Formats: sequence, structure tokens, C-alpha cells
Amino acid sequence: MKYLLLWGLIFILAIFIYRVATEIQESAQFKTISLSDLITDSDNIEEVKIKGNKIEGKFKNGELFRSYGIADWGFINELIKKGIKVNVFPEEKASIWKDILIAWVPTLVIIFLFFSLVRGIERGNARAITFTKAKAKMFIPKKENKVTFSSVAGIDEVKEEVMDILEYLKNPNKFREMGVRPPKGVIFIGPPGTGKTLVAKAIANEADVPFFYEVGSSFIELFVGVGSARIRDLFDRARKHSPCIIFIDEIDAVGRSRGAGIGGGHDEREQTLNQLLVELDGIESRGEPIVVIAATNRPDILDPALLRAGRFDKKVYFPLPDLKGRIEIFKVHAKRFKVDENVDFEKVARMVPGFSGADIENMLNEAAIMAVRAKKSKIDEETLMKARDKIIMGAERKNFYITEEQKKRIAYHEAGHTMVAKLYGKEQVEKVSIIPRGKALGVTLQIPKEDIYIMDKDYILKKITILLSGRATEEIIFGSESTGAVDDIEKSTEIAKKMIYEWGMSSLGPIAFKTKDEYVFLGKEVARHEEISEEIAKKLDNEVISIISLCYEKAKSIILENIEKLHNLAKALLEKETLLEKEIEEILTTA
Ligand code: NHX
Ligand code: ZN
Repeated sequence: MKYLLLWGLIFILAIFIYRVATEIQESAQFKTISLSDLITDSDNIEEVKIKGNKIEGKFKNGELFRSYGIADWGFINELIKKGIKVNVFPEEKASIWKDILIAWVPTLVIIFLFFSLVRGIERGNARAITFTKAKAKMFIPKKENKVTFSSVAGIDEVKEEVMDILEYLKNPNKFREMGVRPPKGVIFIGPPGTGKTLVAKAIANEADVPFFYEVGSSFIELFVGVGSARIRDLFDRARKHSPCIIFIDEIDAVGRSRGAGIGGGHDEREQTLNQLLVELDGIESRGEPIVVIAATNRPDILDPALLRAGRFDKKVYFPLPDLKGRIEIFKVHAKRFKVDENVDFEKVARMVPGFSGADIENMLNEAAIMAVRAKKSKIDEETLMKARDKIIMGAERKNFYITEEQKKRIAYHEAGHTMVAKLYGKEQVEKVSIIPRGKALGVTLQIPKEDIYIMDKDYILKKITILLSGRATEEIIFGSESTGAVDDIEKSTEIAKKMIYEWGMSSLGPIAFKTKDEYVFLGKEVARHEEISEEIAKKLDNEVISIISLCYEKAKSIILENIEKLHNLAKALLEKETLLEKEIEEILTTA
């Protein structure tokens, strides 16, 4: 439907242009002369047509002329006397074409604008009328409220890496005189919330230059050419403010490699990408001090053309913060939030492995809300705990009604996870609860004491076993399976598949069988993996199945051997709803 309208519009525009062109061509055949010249030259005139105040005619030498003026009867008589053929027409009526054009062009323009406006509103962007204008927000560095490097915590290595960009922006000439090839395309790679935007803003602020911010997806539009026009507009604006920084967040929306993702090639996106490449190349030739920073958490799907030398060739990796980084991040944010002095930030940071900087900020914000609600004067450790639980498990739904029968199943399911984790995995179980939270009816919260970056095979198998213990318990106690274990099953299957297909833990040896739909990995072009032969695929899938069934059997045997402990745990859970590590250990040792 949208395309129909677009093509209809293009068709009518084409006709319009054609008509205007023929009209211009037609009038170019006539030589426009003044009325006085016409009268002096009247001996050479062969014939005259008078249409209102327009006099058109032919000279004896064949030349066509046109003149404007009131041709009264005296003038006409004079011409006739000279033997010139004179035709008088009523005032020329505008052609049908002109009528159509006058009536339709404005209408179409209105339809067009309305249509784009509706689309804009659909996307929550009421400013869609400024169509080809880049919507990039420009930030001028301000003295107050500055984002500086000191406000970006936990990524010292990243800061070091971006220092030379900063130096260049502060003093481009010094570098150019030395012959330094200016940095222009820098790509920030890392998971969401790791401070990519923050660092880019900090560079702009520290270098005291304007900062243009745009999200990659805003260059992707229905109409071919709009995205590239926006890129051009963005760079035009940037050039007027150079030295400056252009920051394109989520560049993967534009820079997806051709063939990656569903739908394959996309004309508009390719044009937009090409325009971006053109602008990047243009920066170098003109030597403008503009640094383009792009951010992505999916570097693997980027088009190789973007990462080639002279474009986004400098890569800066933003990792999730380690324990030390998280402590620093907590401390930086604690300046803004009213946090109790007694809070042990190391203890708190240990509770949140895998949290990004943004997650930590979010957790503090949640804690602050809770503190206000609880009428506390400061955010204490207990509140921070509650905030973390809410973020990783969802909000408690204390009033969610569950029948006794289902509650019993939930309690046994969670007790199963907990017991196997403690007895077999020697894993910490921070808490177990049958209070529904978010999507889940019950949770077993395992937070490792140390950050885990690599897992050995033994650890992985135990992890799968613990995940399957909920279902195993249900089967043993109730003699039937339930839909509740859906998430556990999905997770354990995913891990088992990774063992075989990615981590080289199959009986076939250390081989990666993962099929990639992308062909770029960390900036290098990687050949597309061959399809796995049917024979091998069968074998691999069977290995996945055997991992799962071995773990499931293991879980069942542990549960059967410790059935008394399980009953005690489940009973305690039904009574208290939530058990902490200490209580769990007590129950498991006394039974
Ligand atoms: C449902 N929920 O969807 C109901 C409301 C087996 C005792 N009909 O395994 O709560 O059945 O150990 C993240 C986390 C779906 C995503 C949990 C998506 C749970 C959770 C389904 C406990 N704890 N299952 C568990 C559970 C359910 C579900 C999730 C998720 C139950 C089980 C949910
Ligand atoms: Zn479970």
C-alpha cells in the first residue's frame, strides 16, 4: 500500500516534469521581442496570431516571435494593410494539463506530507516533516553538568585508548604538521550500558567541541534516498561546527553486512551505508577535524566495508565491568544518590556479577525509589539488595493467588534446584523463594561468589544438572511433568548445544560446528561455514540429547538419595516462602 502510493506519486511527478519540460522547449522556439520592435520590423512579418494580450507570429525568414501588448484595432488594421495575415483568437484558455497540475500537485504534496507525518507519529516522532534533515541532537559542551572522564568509572583501559582522539581534537594542527593521519572512524564495541555514549560525550566535553548524537536506525526510512540525505545533512552540519564529534549509536542498523539478517539486501540501507562511507572518505581528503564515533554491540554483523582501513578502523572494546570496576561505578553514582556511609560497596558489587554500568545506575535508582517509599533517610544495604532482586528477578507479586496444590509443586520444584545445587554443585544458593516474581512462580537465586569468565566442562555439566533438578523433582514427587519448567529446559538445552556446536566438547573433538549467518567476525571476513553433513548433524544432535539425559538422570539419582532432605526443604519453603543460604544449609545438615 505504501509503495503503491509512492510509485503513484513518482508517476505523477514524472508527468509533471515532462509537461514542464515540453512547455519550456516550446516557448524556447519563440523569440520574445518588444512591441515597438515589432512595429518597426513589421515589414518582415509574414503572419500574426493575437491571443488576448499575447501576439505570436512568424517572420518572413521563418523565425517565430512572441510579443506582449494590447493589440487594438488600429494596430490590427495597420498590419492588415501591409498584407500580413492576422488571426484573432479569444484569450487562450489554460490547457487541461495546467488545470490538472494546479489542482493535483498541491493535493499530492499534502497527501505526501500527511502520509509521512502519520508514519512519523507511528514511530513516536512528531517532527517527521523535516524529512531529509538529520534529526541528530547537537550538544555544545557546557561548563556545568559536564560528563567528563572522571564521571566514567570502571574502564581505565578504554580511557587510555581514547586519549589520542581527545588530543587530536584539542590540537589538530600539531598532529597534522607531524604528518599524523587523522583519526576519523572509531568504533566502540561492547554490550549495552557499558558507557559507550558516556565516553563519547566525555571526549567531546574534555576537548570542548560540539557533539552530534544520532541513532543508526533513524537513517533507515521507507523512501529510498532519505537515509543518505540525512547522512549528508548530518555531516554538512558537523562541518559547520568542526572540530567536532559525530556519534552514531547502534551503527549496526545501517552497517549490517549485505546478506546478514532476514530479508537480505536492502536498497535503502545500502545507499545510506554508501553515503556514510563517502562522507567518511571525504573527511580525510578535506582534513577536517571531525571524528566519527560509532557504537555497536553486534560487531559481527557489520559490513566489512565499514571496518576497512581508513574508515572505522580503530576499535575500542567496552567490556562488562569486573568486580573492581563495579565498585568504582557504585562509588561514582553514590555521589548523586543518597547512600548510607555504612554500605560496603565491595559486598554490594559482589552481589551483581554481570551487571553493566547502566544496570548499576538503574539498581541505585530503584533503591532510591524504595527508600523514599519506606520513608528511609538514606539508601541502606538492605534496600540495595531488594532493588537488585527486583532488577534480576522482577517485582514480587505477593498477592498472586495460587492454589495449595500448585504451590506444593512450586515448592518442590525450587527445593529440587536448591538441594542439588548445594549437595552436588557445591554452589552457593543465596536464596530460594516461592513468592511469584515477574514471570516466574518461584526462583532459586544462585549468585557465584567470584566473577566467572570461563567454565570447565565439569562446571557446565553440573550447571545443566541443577537446571534440570526442578523438573526431575516434579517427576519424582508428583509422577508427572508440568509446563512450569519451560525456562529451565530452554536454558539447559541451549548450554548443551553450545557445548557440542561451539565449545568443541563433542566426541568429534575441538571443532566449531556453529553455522554463522554472518561473515564478519571481529573485523575479519570469515568464510561462511559449510553446511554440516546430514550424517554429522545427526551425530551431534544425539550428543546433545545424551548430555541432557545424563544430567537429568544424575539429578534424579541425587534427589532420590536425599529424598528426606528434599521433603524438609519443601516443607520449610511452604511455611516461610523464602529461605536464605543459612537456613538452607541448616535444613540440609540436620536432616
Ligand atoms: C505460566 N509461569 O507461564 C506461569 C505463570 C515451575 C514452579 N503459565 O523454573 O515460574 O510456569 O526454578 C525467566 C524466568 C517462563 C523466564 C522464569 C519464563 C518462567 C520457574 C514459566 C517455576 N524456577 N515457570 C523456575 C516458573 C510459569 C516461566 C521465564 C520464567 C515453576 C518456574 C513459569
Ligand atoms: Zn526451575
